[in-house]
Amino acid sequence: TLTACGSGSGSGSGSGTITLGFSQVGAESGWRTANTKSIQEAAKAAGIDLKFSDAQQKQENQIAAIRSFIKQRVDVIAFSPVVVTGWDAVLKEAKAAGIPVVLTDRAVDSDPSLYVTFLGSDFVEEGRKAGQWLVDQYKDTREPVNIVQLEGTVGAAPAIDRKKGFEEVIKANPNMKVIASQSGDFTRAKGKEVMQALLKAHKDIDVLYAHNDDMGLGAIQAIEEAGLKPGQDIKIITVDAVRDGMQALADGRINFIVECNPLLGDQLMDIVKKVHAGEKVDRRIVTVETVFDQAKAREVLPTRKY
Ligand code: GZL
Repeated sequence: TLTACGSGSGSGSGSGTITLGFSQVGAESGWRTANTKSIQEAAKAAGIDLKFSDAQQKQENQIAAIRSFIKQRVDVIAFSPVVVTGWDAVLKEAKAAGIPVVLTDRAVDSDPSLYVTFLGSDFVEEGRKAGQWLVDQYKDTREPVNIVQLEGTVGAAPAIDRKKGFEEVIKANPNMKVIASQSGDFTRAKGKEVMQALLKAHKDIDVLYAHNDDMGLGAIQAIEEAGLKPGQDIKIITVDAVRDGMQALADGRINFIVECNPLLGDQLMDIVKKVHAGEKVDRRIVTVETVFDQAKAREVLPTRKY
């Protein structure tokens, strides 16, 4: 009998093992490493031969990886596009080579006929959930509420849409103002660096909205080094709900987290098998996810998978 998880060279169609080429953004955050682990474990469990590439958050590395997968004649290509633009040429090359492409995690601005489906979260909805919690927290105040925003990677779908959803909802309360908004590139280091600068420039920050836990955790270091109490002097809302973020939430240093589920591996492998078998898959598959306050975080922490 064929070893389902064999090394699977070449097209993979010979031995019946499906070969999947996957181009990952990088390893910039706890979310990303959880997402990578999910994809690698799911491929093994599904008997799919995974060729995995880490782009260190550079689009040119993702494009090179996709071209390499085309040359290797993989059966299916999947990737998480670091930014929304600049993919038309390489997606047309994959189409010309007859290799189906699956988008995971982040979206692209390209012509939808160039990929089979997009499996990932609704980032505008995540931004709305963050904004709604804040509007509810301050519904009775007439005082100004000064917000600083740590945006994700410039040009990335989650950064564009989490900003859009959040700013749309907080319009409900004219006292709420985003007094500064800057990219922290989804990393702790950059999140800390940008927050240090914001704390120097603004003495009246009430709220931090960070597009992911990692930038929020970096900002917390800056806030504490400035002698302020995160979660009290400055309310903090983040997105992801990875372990370190949930621990900070449980400890009261973050006030609210909107979950962004990184465990896309099993769904991706199901899609890959269907696509390879020529079966129809939905054009858009939205990830299921929730929100957490401090009490909920304390309750679920022991059983969190990531
Ligand atoms: C969201 C994902 C984002 C996470 C960040 O689906 O693309 O990228 O929110 C990660 O933590 O870096």
